[in-house]
Amino acid sequence: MRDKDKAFCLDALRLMLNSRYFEEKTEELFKAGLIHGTTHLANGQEACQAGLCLALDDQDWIVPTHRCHGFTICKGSDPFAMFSEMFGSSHGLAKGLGGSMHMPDKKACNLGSSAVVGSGVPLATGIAFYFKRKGINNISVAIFGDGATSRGSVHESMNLASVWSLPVLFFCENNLYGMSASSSDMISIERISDRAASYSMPGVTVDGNNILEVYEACKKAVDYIKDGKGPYFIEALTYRTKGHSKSDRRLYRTAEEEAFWAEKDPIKNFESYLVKEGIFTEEEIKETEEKCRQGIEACAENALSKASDCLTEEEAMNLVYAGDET
Ligand SMILES: Cc1ncc(C[n+]2csc(CCOP(=O)(O)OP(=O)(O)O)c2C)c(N)n1
Repeated sequence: MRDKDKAFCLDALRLMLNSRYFEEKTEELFKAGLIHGTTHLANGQEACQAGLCLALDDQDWIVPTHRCHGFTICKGSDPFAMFSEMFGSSHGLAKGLGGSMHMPDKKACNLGSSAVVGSGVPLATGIAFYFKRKGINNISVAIFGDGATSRGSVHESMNLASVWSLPVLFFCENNLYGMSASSSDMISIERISDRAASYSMPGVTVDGNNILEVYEACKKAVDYIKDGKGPYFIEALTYRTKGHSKSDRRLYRTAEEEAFWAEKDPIKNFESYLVKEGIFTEEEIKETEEKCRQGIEACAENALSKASDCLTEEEAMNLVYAGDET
């Protein structure tokens, strides 16, 4: 049972903490006017990000959404390069040309995302098609929100993946809202995972705030897909504790609802579990938190100190029209 394995739990905790501290630092930098544009924070959704990525092999690919920071960290990207991307510097994952929503990283097998909701799902399906044609035993993961499930691209991809038995995991992070629209108002069924049956694939709903539950479900799905049995659908129920983007004042939800979900904080609950089970002491938890916070701070400071290292217009244009070897 891996949940009793201390090294695994330490990895899981570190990933979630790095992800949370990255978002907190990003918010601080935006508020200080040091980053421009917009951003979509995923505070509260860390168990989804870490649980999924821990179940993948390095060579499995992910295609995240506009709310991509946590998945990008958990798949192995360097937070320095991520902060640099938001500062627009040439040290960024997209050399500063993309910003918060565009953080592709070939080395980490992360295709990156786009602002177009649901657009990553056909891309992930395409990667799976490539794996199948080449006989490569890796999978791709299409990550998307509850809102995206109302888009045709998601249904078309699920249908094709099923017809062609492609090695793709459809991972739906149901954080209960698409911008200000509650998923219960926009989706005609209670469990989005029930949609999987229409495309002849297994579909499960898990507690997306419980890292161990997300990990176990993803591991099972990954094993199933790698056994050549075709696609799989996971719906992870979670909650974004911040607004949709930085200008959102969250007027569409109640203080009671937010308080209910604050109690279900994935990091605090995992930490309590680790102490209760005797896997970690309180001191070890504090130490881990401190190390992670300092690591993220150092990456942000380093990126800020190099923020003016920008591409020239000519370099940027050459990259825009470069071949795929860049
Ligand atoms: C095709 C398209 N339609 C609408 C939008 C505007 N938009 C941006 S994010 C968003 C909500 C997406 O909700 P969900 O898929 O649940 O992801 P979440 O933001 O909750 O992570 C919408 C409607 C868009 N970017 N692209």
